[in-house]
Amino acid sequence: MSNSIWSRRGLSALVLCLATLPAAAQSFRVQCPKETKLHPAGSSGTDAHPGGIKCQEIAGGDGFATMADGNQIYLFGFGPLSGRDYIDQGLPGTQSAEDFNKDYSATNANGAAIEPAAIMNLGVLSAQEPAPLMAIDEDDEFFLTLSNVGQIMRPDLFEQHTVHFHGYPNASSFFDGVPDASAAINIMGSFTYYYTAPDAGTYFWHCHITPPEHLQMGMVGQLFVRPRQNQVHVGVDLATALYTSNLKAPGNPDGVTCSDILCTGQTPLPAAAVSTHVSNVLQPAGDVKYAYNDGDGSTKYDVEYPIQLMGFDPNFHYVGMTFNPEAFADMKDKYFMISGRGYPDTVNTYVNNTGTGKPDGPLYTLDSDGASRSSQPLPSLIKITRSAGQTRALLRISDLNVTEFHTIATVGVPMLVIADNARLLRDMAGRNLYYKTNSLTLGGGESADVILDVSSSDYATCTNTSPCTFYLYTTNLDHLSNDAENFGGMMTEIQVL
Ligand SMILES: [Cu+2]
Repeated sequence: MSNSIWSRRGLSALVLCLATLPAAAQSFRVQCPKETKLHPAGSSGTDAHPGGIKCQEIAGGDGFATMADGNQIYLFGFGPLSGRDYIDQGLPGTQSAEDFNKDYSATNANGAAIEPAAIMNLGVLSAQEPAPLMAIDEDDEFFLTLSNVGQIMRPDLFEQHTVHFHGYPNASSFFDGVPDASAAINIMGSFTYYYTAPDAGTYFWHCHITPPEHLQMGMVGQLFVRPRQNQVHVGVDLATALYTSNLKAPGNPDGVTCSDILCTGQTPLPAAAVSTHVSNVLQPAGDVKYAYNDGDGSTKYDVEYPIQLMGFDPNFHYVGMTFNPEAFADMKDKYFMISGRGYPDTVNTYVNNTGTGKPDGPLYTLDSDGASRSSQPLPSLIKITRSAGQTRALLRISDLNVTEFHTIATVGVPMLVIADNARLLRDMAGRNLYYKTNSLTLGGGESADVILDVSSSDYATCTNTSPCTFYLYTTNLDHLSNDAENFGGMMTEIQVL
């Protein structure tokens, strides 16, 4: 009896709260603190407080993309409101708090759009495929602001959007973006998601409003968490560094004890390898990078590529633009893509229709307002440049298709699979369970990390003057197409230079 009284009181309190909601006007608000208790030094970490504060801002709205057969397709999607130059270079748009807080301007395209006018001017029709790439490091705090700029092609819709980090160990369901259990963002509203980075790996994210619709329409992107191991000092033993956990202080002078789940009671440690880092600065150019906290150096890579397997159903996108009911059960993809592009756009790194694109630049699309915008920023041409000392390429593969499984295969160079769904393949005794294969099948919502290693003598004939070209392609042969075109789709080149 007392229970029901309390629940009735709770209910009336809830009704009161809801009644006040319309009075609280929606507004854009961007948050990126210069310092926090966890990171008193702000964007740069210290030995006592490793990691830093990272920020990124995105718009939720609509836009257009160009398919490999030349057709333009309507998107519900996300576009970059910060780090725009990085995004256009195919890089993550994530920045330090310091860089983010230098406002967007004509001379600083990487700054964040803080003012409502800038958010609307940059955000409307800014949808990209894939959604803006994000990358943080373990020990970081990440502040991600989503501003909903509305859908100019569908003024009848009042679509909310969210950000859901799929398969990510999130501290709070409030920041998980599942609207049933959290907040959803209205038009003209902003929301700043807050994340820590508990486990390195290849993750992805999407909007969680009517998922089959908003995912099919394009609200999907990738997210990388880079391992603590990247910060190991020169000449420090990786296994010992992981065990003592304080990677920024060789020999553990601060006396910090192991707080990392990877070293809890781990005896024996994995076979040790000595780091060849040249600096303790986080990921400087040319530095050694690892995909995971492996302790033995086995996930080292020289160059990384996001490989997002996906597809579009042009009929669904057409009715999505033209006020018609969408036939969910009839959804059937006809365009098959790697990171938003079908072959040959996957290997074309100079495509643009404005004449202003940069080398290795994005694919541009002429939008309904007559403006040409960067729509597909990620070239999927895999280059391993041996003259620059590169031998190992990390492919961060995720399947974000709504309707199909995909099998991808390589010819010539095998794939070394090192991780599945953001987890290193290793047994409880510390043995690596990596395997070589030339074909990998993923369903929607799965990811895998693969290393292409061309260091062996098998590739000795591939030189800068006589490069070798291999292929990454799907063996679902009907996916090697761009709608009515019979050659294209999910395929790209691996160039060993
Ligand atoms: Cu959405």
